Amino acid sequence: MSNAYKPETLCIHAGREHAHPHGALTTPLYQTSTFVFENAAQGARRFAGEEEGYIYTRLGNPTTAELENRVAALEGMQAAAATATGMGAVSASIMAFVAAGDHIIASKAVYGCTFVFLSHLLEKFGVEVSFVDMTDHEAIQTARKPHTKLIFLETPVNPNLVVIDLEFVGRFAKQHQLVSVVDNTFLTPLYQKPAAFGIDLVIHSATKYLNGHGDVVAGIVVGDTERISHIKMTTLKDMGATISPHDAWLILRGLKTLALRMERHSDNAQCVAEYLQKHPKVKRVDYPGLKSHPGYRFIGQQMKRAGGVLSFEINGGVSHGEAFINATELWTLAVSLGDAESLIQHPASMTHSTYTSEERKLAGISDGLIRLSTGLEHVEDLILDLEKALKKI
Ligand code: 3LM
Repeated sequence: MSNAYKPETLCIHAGREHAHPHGALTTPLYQTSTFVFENAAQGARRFAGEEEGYIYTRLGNPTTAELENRVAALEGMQAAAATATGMGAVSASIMAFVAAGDHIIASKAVYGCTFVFLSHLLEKFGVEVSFVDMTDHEAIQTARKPHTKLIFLETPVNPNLVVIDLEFVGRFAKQHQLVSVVDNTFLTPLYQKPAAFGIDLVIHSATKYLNGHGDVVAGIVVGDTERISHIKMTTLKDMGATISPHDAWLILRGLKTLALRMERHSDNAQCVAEYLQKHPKVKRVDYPGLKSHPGYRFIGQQMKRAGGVLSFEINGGVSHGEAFINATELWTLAVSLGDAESLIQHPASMTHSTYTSEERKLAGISDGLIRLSTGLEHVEDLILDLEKALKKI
C-alpha cells in the first residue's frame, strides 16, 4: 500500500489482508488455540521452521498477524509482535535484548509499572538501570557505560508530558550500537513515528488509543523483521504474554477510527488546556500544545500534534486536588487513557504510586499533579464540568 495515502485512509487500509476466506470484508476472528496439521511430516516441518503456517496461538494466529501487519504499516516499520498487555510488550522487548551484566539508560519518568519493571524486576536478573533526565543530552551521554546495551523512553512522558528529543536519542543510540526503545502510546503512529528518527523498537499499550474503546488490555512492539522475530521466538514464545485473538480483533476494529478519534481527542485536549491555563485556581498546565510548554517546539517536527492527555496542578496542593477530582461528573475517576470517556486520575496515589515520594520528586512528578485523558464528548460539556468542579473548591 502506498505511503502517499493520507492517515485516515491508511488507518483503514494499510497492512490489510484482502484475501479473506469467503470474501469476508473484515478480518475473521480465528478464535482457536491450535491448528491442525495435514500429517506428521507437515507438523514436524512447521516446528522446524521449514514450512510457513500456524501451529498454536501462543506462537502466532492469523487475526493477530493482521493486527501486527496493520500497526507495523502505520508505524512505517517492517514487523510487529502483539502482546497481552502494554507491560507484556515492554517486558518482552527489553528482556529480549539484555542479559545479566548489561546496563540500560532509561528516562527518569515513565509509566509507573514500567518504572517498577526497570528499577526492581530487572535488578533481580543482574541488569543495571540508570534513570536520567532525557531532556538533558549531556546527562544521557554521561550515563553511558561500556556495558550499556539499550536506551528506553516514552515521549510525551506519562504523566507529566515532558517531550524528549527523538532525533538526539536515535543518533546517540546508533553511534553507540544501543537498542533504542520508545513507548509511543500517547501519540500513536498518526502523530509520531519514532522510526523516522532511527528508533529500533516502538511500543504501544494498545489498551489505549489503538483500541480506543476501553474494553481491551493489550500491547504491541514494532520494529525490523529480525528484532521482532527474536522477540517472538524468545521472550514472547517462552514467557507467554501473547494477545488473545479476540482482543486483536477488537483492536483491528478500533484502528479504523483511530485518525478520527485522535483528531477529536487532540482538539478537546487543546481547548481544555487553554481553558485551564487561564483559570485563576490553576497553578500550572502541562500540555505540549501550549506555546508556553517546553515541548511546543517539537510540534510539527517530531510530533504532528500534542495528543489527548494533559496534566495540571491546582492551587492549594493535594487536598484541593482530591476535592476537585471528587467533584467532576463527566470526567470519570479512573486510570487508563485514550478511551471515548474523559478520564481523570491522580498519578501520585494511582498510576505512579509505584514510585516512592522521593523517586517521584526526582522524576519531576509532583504530588499535586492531576492527569486528564480527554475523551470524545463535546468540549463545551467537558469544560463546563471542570468549571463546576473548580467552583466547588
Ligand atoms: C495509565 N498506563 O493509566 P498496559 N506504557 C504507557 C502506559 O501509559 C501504560 C503502559 C505502557 C496506564 C494504565 S495504571 C494501573 C493504568 C505509556 C499503561 C502499560 O499493560 O496495557 O496497561 O500498558 O497511565
